[in-house]
Amino acid sequence: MQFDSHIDTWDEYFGGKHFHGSAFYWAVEEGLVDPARFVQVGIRGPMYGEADFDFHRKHGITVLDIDRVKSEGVDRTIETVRRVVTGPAYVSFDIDAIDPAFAPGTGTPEVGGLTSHEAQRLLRGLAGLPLVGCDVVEVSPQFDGPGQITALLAANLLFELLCVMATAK
Ligand SMILES: [Mn+2]
Repeated sequence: MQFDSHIDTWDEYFGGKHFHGSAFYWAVEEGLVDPARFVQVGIRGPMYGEADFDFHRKHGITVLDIDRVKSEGVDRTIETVRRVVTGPAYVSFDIDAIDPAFAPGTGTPEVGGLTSHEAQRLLRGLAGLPLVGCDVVEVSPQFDGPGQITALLAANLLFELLCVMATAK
């Protein structure tokens, strides 16, 4: 399960095979992630074309882009996520899933994202799932705003994820 504004399923990125934009391409190709139980939440940005999602169609990866999340709301998004993610799960949370108004401290910000509270509620909605691991990535302190708001939010999101792990059944 990936919270992100980016798909990170490009096979090559700026000429590099292993880069932060190709992590999930290789995770699927190497069999580390079951694509049928893989969902991406919060995807958005001006650079996407249909061809970017060929990989998703080929492997049956579920994409909940930001428009769908915002129009269906947090509760329905949680329902969809829980329908896709069955069994042991890993959560990778890219801080740029959050709107840069709340989390400016990241290298590739995309406007129009999740609020802090939406993210908290989405993660709390995972309670009981057999979460075996998690991360929060892409926090860049040099871009952070006053009060280190990105770092504060990232720490709180990790706290929420640890709480989900504590409730794992
Ligand atoms: Mn990202």
